[in-house]
Amino acid sequence: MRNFIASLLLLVLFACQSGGSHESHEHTHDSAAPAEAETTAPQAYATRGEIVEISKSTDSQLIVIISHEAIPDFMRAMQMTFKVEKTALEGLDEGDKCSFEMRRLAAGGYEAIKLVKLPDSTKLVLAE
Ligand SMILES: [Cu+2]
Repeated sequence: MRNFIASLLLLVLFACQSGGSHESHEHTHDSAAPAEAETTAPQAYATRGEIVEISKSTDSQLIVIISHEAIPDFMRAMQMTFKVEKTALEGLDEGDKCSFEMRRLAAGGYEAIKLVKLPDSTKLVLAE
């Protein structure tokens, strides 16, 4: 029963969101700034993981492989490649554990943001 109510709630929420974004689009179509940027702002997902490998991409950006924990209803535990701003990775190295948020990039792939180092003793549930 609780599950049924939860599904109903989700359906209602989904219906409201689609309706809402459509309306805001209608109302802002003549403004200079594109409305899409705001209504489709990428959602960030919080998780924890272990940094497997860091490699340089550009002077300001790094490519980082992180083995991350499962994110309920979104992603199983896995190893994954992220773009990371160099400044966001300060104080972190390969083998370190961290909490972070991932968000999908419009250009494809994912970015890891808000990386915070966790104690080495932190127990993570990672993919084998
Ligand atoms: Cu993943």
